[in-house]
Amino acid sequence: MDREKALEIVKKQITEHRYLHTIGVMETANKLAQLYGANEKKAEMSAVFHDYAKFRPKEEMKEIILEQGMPEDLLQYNSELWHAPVGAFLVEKEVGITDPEVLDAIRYHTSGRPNMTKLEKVIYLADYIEPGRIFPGVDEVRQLASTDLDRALIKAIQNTIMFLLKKGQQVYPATFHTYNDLVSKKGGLLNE
Ligand code: DGI
Ligand code: FE
Ligand code: FE
Repeated sequence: MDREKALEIVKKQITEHRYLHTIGVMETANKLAQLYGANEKKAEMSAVFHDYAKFRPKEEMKEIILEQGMPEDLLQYNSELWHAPVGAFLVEKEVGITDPEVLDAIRYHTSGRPNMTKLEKVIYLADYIEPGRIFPGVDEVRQLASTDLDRALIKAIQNTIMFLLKKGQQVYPATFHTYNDLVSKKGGLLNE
């Protein structure tokens, strides 16, 4: 599927604001894929569809999680997490994307997971640093992203966990597991 067709499909699923975010993620993912040697076409497709399910009713997402045998513990955590695995399912079912690497990049774009592929890292990070994002600390992650994919990812996850803690929200265990996995592989003193 070409980029124009993909964008046309996703535009109907999301708000104008979210569509602009999607364009930003697509452009950023293209750059990161080129820089770090991930598949550029797959990065583009994953980026375009990553938030496909963002505006589905909670009840529909809940039903899909239960019926499709997705991790049920998701339902005990922030519903913001649901659109990622549900998106992977719907993009396959409704759009006909079958590439498992693209579907996994969509599935894990919010929580991450241990042993993330390069494509998954590119999409997670592109989602975090696309030009429309303005949250505190994003510039530091942008800087890191130009030289070190894993360190950028670790910083992004640190910021996310910190943000959730400050708001007194729960943190989904996979987010911690992703963080621990990346740090253990990097080893040593990451804050220097
Ligand atoms: O869909 P986006 O807004 O583009 O970004 P996203 O898919 O990374 O969603 C992030 C939202 O999910 C953000 O509002 C925080 C919320 N959230 C709740 N619990 C967790 C979480 N995000 C992460 N990464 N990990 C959590 O445990
Ligand atoms: Fe998302
Ligand atoms: Fe997003």
